[in-house]
Parts: sequence; C-alpha cells; structure tokens
Amino acid sequence: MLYNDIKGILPHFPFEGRFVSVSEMSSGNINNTYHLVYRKNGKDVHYTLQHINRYVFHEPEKVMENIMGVTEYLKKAMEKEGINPDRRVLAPIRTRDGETMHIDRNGDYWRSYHFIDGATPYDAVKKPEHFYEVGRIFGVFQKHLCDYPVSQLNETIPDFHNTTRRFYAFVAAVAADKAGRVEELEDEIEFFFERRKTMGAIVRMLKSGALAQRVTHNDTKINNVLIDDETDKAICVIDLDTVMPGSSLYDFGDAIRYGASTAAEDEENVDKIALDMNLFRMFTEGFLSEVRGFLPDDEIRLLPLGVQVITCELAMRFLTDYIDGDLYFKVRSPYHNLIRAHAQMKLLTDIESKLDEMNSIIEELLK
Ligand code: GN1
Ligand code: MG
Repeated sequence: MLYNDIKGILPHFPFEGRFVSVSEMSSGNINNTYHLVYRKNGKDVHYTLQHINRYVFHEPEKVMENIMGVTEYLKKAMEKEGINPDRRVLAPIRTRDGETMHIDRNGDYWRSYHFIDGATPYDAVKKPEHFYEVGRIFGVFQKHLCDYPVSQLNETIPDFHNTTRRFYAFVAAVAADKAGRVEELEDEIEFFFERRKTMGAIVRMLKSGALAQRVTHNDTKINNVLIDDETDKAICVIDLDTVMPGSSLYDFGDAIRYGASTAAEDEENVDKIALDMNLFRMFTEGFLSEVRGFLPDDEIRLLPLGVQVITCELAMRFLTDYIDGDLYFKVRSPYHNLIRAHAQMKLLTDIESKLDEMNSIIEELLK
C-alpha cells in the first residue's frame, strides 16, 4: 500500500541502486515522512522522502529556499570550526531536473534528504543525558545562525509564534463554530481568556525592541534532534521547515514543553502530566553551555517565560483546531486535538506553579 503511494515519485529523484523497502515515520503531526532503503553493490543506502502538507505550508518554494540557505550556512559554520558536517546537517537531494522538490500530477510537493543512519530521533527522553545534549545542540544551532542574514529568510508560516494573533484566530474560531463543538467548551475557552495578557508578552517585547529578534528553529521537540546511537551525543537538528526570525525564548520554551513533561503531549490521563524539574535543569545546562557567549543574561533570565507562553500557545492551537474540525494537525480520533489541548493546559498549570523554581535554577546557573 505504502509503496503504491510513492512509486510514481521515486523515479524523479536520483536514488542509487535497487529499491528494497519503504516505511512511514509516524511521529510528525504535519508532513508525511518515508524512510526508503535501496541496495547498491551489496550495501544498503537510506533516503528520506517527504510529502509536504500544503494546508500548512502554502508556499513550499519558500520553505525550500530557507532550507537550502540555512543548510549551506550551517555547513560552512561547522567547517570553519574544523567539524566535518557529514551527518551533522540535513543534506537535501535535488530531483533529476535539478529542482529542490518534485511536484506531482495532483500539484503535491515532494522532497528528499540523505537519511542519517546510526542515529535516533527519540519521541521522549530515554536517558536524561540525552536532554542535556538536546539543549546543547539547540544552543549550537542558534549560535551558528546568529549572524545569518535575517532579511534572506522567508516567513514560511506568517505569524507562526505571534501568540497575540493566535489568540484572535482562536476567538474567530469560537465565533464561527464550524464543527459545532463550542457548546461543550466553556471552561477551556475561559482558560485562554484568563491568560490573554501573558500570552502576548514575548510579541510585545519583540515589537518594542526589548527582546532581540534571532534566527530560530521554532519547533524544537526532542524528536527534531538526532542522537547518535553509539556516542549518545546529539548530532543533527532536523525539521527545518519553520526556521524563521523569532526569539530564543520560543526555542527554549518549546523544547522544555515537550521534552521536560512527565508524559506525552497527548496523554489522556492529565494526572500523569507535570514539568520535570530535573529535566528542566539538564536541558538548561546544555543550552546555556553554548549560548552564554552571545545571549545576554537579561535574555537568559526571560527563558522561563518562553516555556509558559509556548505551552499556552500550543494548547490554544490544539483547541482551535478541534473547534475548526481538525483541519491542521493529523489526528487519530475526533477527540485527539481536545485531548492534546487538555494535556497542554494541565502542563501549563504546573509550569505556572514552578516559575519561581525555574527562575532560581537559571540564577544558579548564571553565577
Ligand atoms: C507540529 O510536524 P511537527 O510534529 O514537527 C507543529 C508544531 C507543534 C507540534 C506539536 C509547522 O510539528 O508547531 O508544536 O506539531 N508544526 C507546524 O507536536 O505547525
Ligand atoms: Mg517535526
């Protein structure tokens, strides 16, 4: 079945050898990702093939322009430091026509990367030291891109982390009630209205210039980092679709939201969900080990605000999509988005109660 979905696409890429197998990698909520195995001279060769979600990315060309620019830049930054960029930077494969994507008969977009084997994108923290590594590599990522010419970057999803606008979109969705689901959601809706002011805090500081705009990843879940199977070190940051001008607080916040939670992003039993402060500390140690040279201390002190705002933003995005009738995120059931929203709301409540604790860990690490 899977093979039938992609067989028409394969000839458009210069994959080497004989096709052996395809499997779907299921962790992403947006694009469909396939792992391809080919065999050449008795050896397996691996590739990644991705179908880009056009409901989410209206202009895939802009996404690829960013990715080509950023991967080239990262490669050079590593070479300058004497690091071999193989397995450390995503390597896109152009189509046989020399394009960055293949557009199929339906107008759908496909792209491919060299698959980095011997490394794993974990969906949850398997070993605490991995999370230190994830913090470290996102710090390196920001460091390597800190002089990237921001004007050359496209906004692949306009206002992606503009939480103020996200709130308006949420209110509009409630008003439209497209899927007839709003009636049951009084408490949930109230929850976000109560947090409206805090949600806009980062956007306001970016606007006023109190916070610097930086090139950021914007989707820093632990499964967007490859951990080397032998060394347990983070080697490569993947999923560069949302690399855009943003704030360091977004990348820090989203990574903690996802990786330092005691349960999955869509855990149904909310009693299992809390912020694990040991994991918070490990990530922060890794992140600060790389960013201290260029992020001012004042900005570092604001990082916990990122955890709060990004968790609130995503909880509200999940609820908005539930209200809209599940148009944006892939879902496993009609309640999946509501379950996700509830999980993120519970996590946020716990985060709010631990802000002081987060701040004191940061102060301690800044000494
Ligand atoms: C989406 O595709 P994936 O799973 O890496 C989403 C992120 C959310 C995340 C929640 C482009 O990321 O913003 O935080 O789901 N990506 C986009 O799991 O909307
Ligand atoms: Mg991803």
